[in-house]
Amino acid sequence: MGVGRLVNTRELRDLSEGEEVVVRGWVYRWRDLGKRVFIVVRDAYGIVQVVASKDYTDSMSFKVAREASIESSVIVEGIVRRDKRAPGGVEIRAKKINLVHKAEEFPIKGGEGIDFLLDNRHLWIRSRRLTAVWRLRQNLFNAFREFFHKEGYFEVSPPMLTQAAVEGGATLFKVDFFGRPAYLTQSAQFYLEVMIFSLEKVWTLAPSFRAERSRTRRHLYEYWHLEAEAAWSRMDDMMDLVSRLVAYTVNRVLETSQEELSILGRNTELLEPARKPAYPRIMYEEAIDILKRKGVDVKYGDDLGADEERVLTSEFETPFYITLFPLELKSFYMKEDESNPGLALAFDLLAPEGVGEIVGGSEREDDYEKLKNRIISRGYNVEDYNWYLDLRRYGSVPHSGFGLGVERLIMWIAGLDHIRDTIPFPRFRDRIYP
Ligand code: NSS
Repeated sequence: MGVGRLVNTRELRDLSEGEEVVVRGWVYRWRDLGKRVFIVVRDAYGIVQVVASKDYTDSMSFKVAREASIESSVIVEGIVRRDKRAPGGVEIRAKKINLVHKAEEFPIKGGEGIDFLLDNRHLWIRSRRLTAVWRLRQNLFNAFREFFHKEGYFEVSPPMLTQAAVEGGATLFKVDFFGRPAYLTQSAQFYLEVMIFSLEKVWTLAPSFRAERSRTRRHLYEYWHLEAEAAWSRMDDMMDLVSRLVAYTVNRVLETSQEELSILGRNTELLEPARKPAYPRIMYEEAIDILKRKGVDVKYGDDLGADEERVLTSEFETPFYITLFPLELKSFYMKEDESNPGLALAFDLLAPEGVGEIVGGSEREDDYEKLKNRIISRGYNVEDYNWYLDLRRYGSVPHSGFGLGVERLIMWIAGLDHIRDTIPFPRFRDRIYP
């Protein structure tokens, strides 16, 4: 009799009763009932129950089955049995079990505290819940790539080591670059702005670094930043693009990741309204009015923090925009609205359910003198920005762009209440765990 076909636990679900298969993975659960041993094996896609019995498992393998420990690696040869009670609707009757490595006692048993789990992040990442997040993350990344390809954007590769601040000096990580200072990038924006003069519409997905002083459940020191920039694009065009992107992503995740969302206990009903890219837009001034009406102690000119954002999100069932902020609240490169002097052509997109800001974007100042004056009035060193100013000297064009925090988007879509579980190795406390 030949050896069965090697399949993963996802492929297994479509196989018929009696097929011979080989499955490999790690022991997830294990129960010895004397005559029979039940081993739940997990792989990248899920779990399957393997049954070893004196009746059909060879005697060496049966012995192995009894000795297997949690997280041992195994290769199982056996026969598919369809059984409604088994997870995934199938189980395997083992003929042979090869114990590739017998695991020592696994330190994570359930019920451990967060510090212990973070110290053991390299082991914790195997959990069923976290594995579901990684698969969802993959589906999300695929959706980004599909989307920008359809929209005719070029993917570009900006540097992570940079010379100057994009989003202000306060959150810069300094690096010793052969005796001179350099910084870890906060945003690829300036490099994307350079690239539009070559490719017009560009995007990138790369890490950004922020030495945040605020330690919250939605801040990382290192996060993945999805950014795009387009020549000839005004603020409204860019908001339309962001709406299409977010709606496309939500639709794709709902199509591809039902199982992951269900493992995570996500109520997907709450995502339904976001499938259509028609997200409300309110002005900063209206946001302040709403907050006042709700009894929040704010005044015009205040920055909106996590608490204010949370209150605002309770007003909407879909992501929504806040636009036209006072110039001084926003970054120096944002264009002033000619019909609303003092206001920036800037937008934030906030996700509902308390998540808050997931996207920040704007139309860029494209006039050389105005931009130079902004740099000076903010107290920055013009020398550092000469190359950025050059873009306003040779064929300047109206242009806009945005940045989306991937982990924040995952928090919302997956319904996670802390950002640390959206990324395998979170950088979020003042020490580096594995
Ligand atoms: O600072 S942003 O609001 N905007 C920029 O960096 C622009 N230069 C992007 C651009 O126009 N190309 O950051 C953009 C998004 C923000 O909305 C968050 O979703 C996310 O980046 N972000 C973060 N996510 C996780 N952790 C931290 N610390 C963080 N900071 C920003």
